[in-house]
Amino acid sequence: MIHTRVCEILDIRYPILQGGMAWVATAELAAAVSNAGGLGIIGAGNAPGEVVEKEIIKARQLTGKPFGVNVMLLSPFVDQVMEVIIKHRVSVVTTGAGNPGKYIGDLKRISAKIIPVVPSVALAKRMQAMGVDALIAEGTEAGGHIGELTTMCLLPQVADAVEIPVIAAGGIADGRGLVAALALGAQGAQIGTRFVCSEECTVHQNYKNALINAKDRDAIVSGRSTGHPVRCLKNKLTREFEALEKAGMSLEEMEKLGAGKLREAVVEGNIATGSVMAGQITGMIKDIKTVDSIIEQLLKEAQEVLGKTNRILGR
Ligand code: TUI
Repeated sequence: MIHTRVCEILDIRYPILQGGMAWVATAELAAAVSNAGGLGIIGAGNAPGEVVEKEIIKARQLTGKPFGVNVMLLSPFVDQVMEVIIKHRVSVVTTGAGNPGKYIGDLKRISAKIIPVVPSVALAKRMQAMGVDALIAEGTEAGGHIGELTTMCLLPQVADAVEIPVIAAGGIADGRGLVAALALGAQGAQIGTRFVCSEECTVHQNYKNALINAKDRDAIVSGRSTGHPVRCLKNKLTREFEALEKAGMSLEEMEKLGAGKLREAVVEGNIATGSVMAGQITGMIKDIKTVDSIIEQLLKEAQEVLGKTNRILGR
């Protein structure tokens, strides 16, 4: 059985976190992951406080296990979302797309575990000094808003630089990925794209099918020049972005074009003109299964990989 400090800190059975994906990580998905022994996470994304509050209440009805909320720090509603998290005493808060420093004091007062995503060693050290409980080192293989470094390079450097537990993210969808993450110094893995292709995930069927049909090089990056690169499946929208980026479109104009596009893909199933955020590992995902069976198979594979490694080593 794979059991780490992350299991202890978060009071979960397996060191598997579900990515707090905007629009995608609803109460239904989060509760399913928590019920299966991992940590489910509601993605607040750009939603107002009242919407996040409803999801928290729904998740509490669907599971008695701990779950988290991911706060997307670029959202205009961050303060409202934090207020709701504090009101409902959410036990785990992950953050993305920025520095959560100014919220740490308030979150500590409700004894929430704080786990920021860090794309660099410098931010990892700063976050440890501010008293966070663990870190998520997310490589550029991930879907959505991404950093520069790969999981393979970021993770061991972050793990060497801090004492608090590090959770790997970006490019992990099976047992091999989990074992690789542990080998590189992680004490757990955060998984996003694989859980999108689960029965409990509420995204439009077209979105799931797009991920299943995607090949290894289909999850590409748009908007590098804007300073907010985003990884999505190649489609009409990404081609439009590419043309406009080449033409020197401003950040404001790019943001205007991108507004509402994730919802369009996730809710309406418009995968040609919507933003189909997905990680590079999407090429490996070929089926839709229950969250339970995804986790069960992942752990079985991880045990097999560890057994194989031991045989190679003659143990
Ligand atoms: O946040 C994510 N992934 C996301 S957020 C999102 S919603 C969105 N939609 C449209 C445009 C932008 C966002 C979709 N996917 N992952 C975690 C993550 N955090 N990746 C990178 C970072 C990050 C970047 C810079 C974390 C901290 C950071 O700090 C900069 C600083 O202030 O030092």
